[in-house]
Amino acid sequence: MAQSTHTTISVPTFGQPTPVISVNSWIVWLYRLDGSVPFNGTWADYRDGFGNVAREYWLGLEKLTQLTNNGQYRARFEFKSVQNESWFSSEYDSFQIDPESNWYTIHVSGFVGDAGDQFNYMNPNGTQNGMNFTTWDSDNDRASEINCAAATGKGGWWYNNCGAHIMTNPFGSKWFFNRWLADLKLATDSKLDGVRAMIQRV
Ligand SMILES: [Ca+2]
Repeated sequence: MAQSTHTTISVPTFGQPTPVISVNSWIVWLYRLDGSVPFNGTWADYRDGFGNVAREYWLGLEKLTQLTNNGQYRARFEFKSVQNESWFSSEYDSFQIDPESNWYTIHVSGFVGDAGDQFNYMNPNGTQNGMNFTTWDSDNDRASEINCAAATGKGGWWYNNCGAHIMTNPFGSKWFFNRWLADLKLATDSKLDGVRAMIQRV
């Protein structure tokens, strides 16, 4: 696992520099390694960001949309298996988040990596590319009977019905998982023990 450093970034409509963790010049927007920060936030929490760079954090959807609509960004997702404590990663050449008026829909393309095409699952119900963001208090997913966030561990995510991986549910729960790790036989248990998600301007 590469060395991480602390730095700040500037986001167009935010006056103050935003503290973030950087790894090899990637900007980390989701950082979870020990479960010390709850990720059961509301829509407003996920929009505005929460946690802190000294522990764990979610940068916030508003900052992600402003960054990725003011430049070309690529993305990297890292998953630590609970089973063998190994890290696996997936990268995308292109990563863009729509504005709040379109529910912060996610768009990724150009996959490379050893952890599978995370947002384009082999089963259409699991594909999260092109999905809206959902929190337990704002149901924008494709599961008609349930709110995927409320029905799992209250983590906000780009749920479909509901999806192949969720990076925001509680540590130790079966809903903090990555189905690709089992599909690709990287682990027989798909539960996770740590995640990082990051972007880099192209
Ligand atoms: Ca629903």
